Formats: sequence, structure tokens, C-alpha cells
Amino acid sequence: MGKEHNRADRLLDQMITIRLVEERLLELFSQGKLGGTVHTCIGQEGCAVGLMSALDTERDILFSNHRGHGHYIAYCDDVRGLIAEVMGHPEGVCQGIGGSQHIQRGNFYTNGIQGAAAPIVVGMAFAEKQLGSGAIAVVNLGDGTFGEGAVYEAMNISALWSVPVVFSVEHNHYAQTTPSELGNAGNLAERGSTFGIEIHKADGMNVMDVARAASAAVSLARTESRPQILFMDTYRFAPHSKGDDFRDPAEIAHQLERDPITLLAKSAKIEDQILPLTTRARVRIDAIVSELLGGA
Ligand SMILES: Cc1ncc(C[n+]2csc(CCOP(=O)(O)OP(=O)(O)O)c2C)c(N)n1
Ligand SMILES: [Mg+2]
Repeated sequence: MGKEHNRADRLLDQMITIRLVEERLLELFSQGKLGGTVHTCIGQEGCAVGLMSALDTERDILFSNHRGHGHYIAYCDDVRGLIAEVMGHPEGVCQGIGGSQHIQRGNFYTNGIQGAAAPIVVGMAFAEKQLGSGAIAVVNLGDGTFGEGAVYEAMNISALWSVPVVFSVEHNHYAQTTPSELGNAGNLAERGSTFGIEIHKADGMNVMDVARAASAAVSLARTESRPQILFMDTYRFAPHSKGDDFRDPAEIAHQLERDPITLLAKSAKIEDQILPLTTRARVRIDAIVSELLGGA
């Protein structure tokens, strides 16, 4: 009970930190203090945090995509490095050159080109297999990215060559402004089954459920050296990037009832933790932003 409680506290803390960092990034963007673009994972934090709880960050590889801030914070908690990077600041994790979508640190990578990472990650995972490192690799994909042919070439070769890779899909039901059903035929979750790839489904708004499914996928990839799919049903609460949102406000309001932060707090009976964790994260972010803007 005590251990589970600590675990829930930690997952809640990570999700709150991600949420507040991204809200601040949107604010900085609207104030003209950020260049480039910003895709937030607001609403999808449970996917990032649950997945990361199943990985061995010392050796496993995570290749994220354009919506990668949450994955990065869950990977290494480098809030300062991320905010500085998105601000184009030389003290950013990639010296402010990569920006929001091109981040690399340790075994963590991102790339803003949809689907491009899938074949690369299969190659990285295959290299780990050849080296006998015991590491696996994960590639993050959105539902819209399932329209990219490279994803299927990657799945095919990963199954043929028994590659220890996890295709982690965050199905938020939209690709930019296009509803998934207008861009994808058939059953998305089941697409991997034609390659003989196992599918682990999870409620992406329930971080504990993501952690359970991710742990099953990661452990099978590692012990049996076979590709796996982690398929999470989720929803983004914020626009695709900044102002581009044509979704029905009633749909968004309905989905807000599945907020992964409040859901975890309720189910783990740690609602009293929300305020102190939020305050602590806010103080931390305020200090970082003010220092980076030269106001400290
Ligand atoms: C090859 C390529 N085509 C188009 C884009 C522009 N683009 C950026 S995000 C995006 C939608 C991706 O949708 P999805 O895979 O569902 O991820 P989500 O944004 O929903 O997280 C598009 C079309 C791109 N970055 N790369
Ligand atoms: Mg999507």
C-alpha cells in the first residue's frame, strides 16, 4: 500500500509538471517569447508517464515525435533544458538549435517528420539485439502517422527479423484537424496483427493502465526479442499546435472529464496532493523562466 501510494504520487507529480511546463510554453509563445512551433501533449500526459515507468532509461531507447515534451520530462525531468531549448536559448538541451521537435539527450531522440523515426528505431533496436545489450527501443507514433508507408515497412522488417522494438501509439483521434476516421481505413489498433505483432491496448487517460500495458509490451520485447504495439486511446485537450482547433467544444468539454491528472488523484485517493505538487511545480517553472528571460 505504501509503495503503491508512493508510486502514484510520483506519477502524479510527473504529469502535473508536464502539464504546467506546457501551459507555460503556450503562454510564452503567445507573448512572443518563443520562436518556431509548440505541440503540447496536454491531456496525453498519462501516455508519456505510464510508458516511461516501464522503461529502463539507462539503456532503453525512446524516439519521440513532434509532441515530445512530455516524453522528455518523463525521461529525465530536465525541465530547464527543455524550456531553454524551446526558447532557442544556448543553455537548452541541444544548445537551442533543435527547438521543440528536435531534441536529443542520452537515449532520447525526437524528430518532427511523421513516420520517419519508425525505420530508424527498428535499426537501432536491431543494433542493440546484435550487441546483446538487452536494451529495447520504443518509437512514438500518432494515429495520423499510421497513414505513412514507412511505418509498415518498419513493422514488417521488425517482425521478420525479431527486433526488440515497441511501436507506441497515442491515438488522440485527430491528425492536426483531420478526424482519424477520415484518414484511416479499418481498425487502427489491429493493423499490426497482420505482421504477427502483439498488441497491448490501454486507456491512455489512465496512467496506471498505460503503465500495466507498457510494462507487458516492454517485457515481451526484451525477453522474447519480438516487436510489440502499445496502443493507447487518448485525447489532446489543447489545439494541435497553437491556434489550429476546429473540434466541437462540447466534445472537448466531455473529454476533459477524463483528465488523467484528476483520474489518477481520485483513483489513488491522493487528491490532497494536487495542490502542493502544482504549487511546487509552478515555483520551479517560474524560477527557470524568469532566470532564462534574464529577470532573476
Ligand atoms: C511527413 C510529414 N507530413 C506532415 C507533417 C505535418 N504534421 C505535423 S503533425 C501532423 C499530424 C500528426 O497526427 P498524428 O500522427 O495523429 O499525431 P498527433 O499530432 O495527433 O499527436 C502533421 C500532418 C509532418 N510533420 N511530417
Ligand atoms: Mg493524432
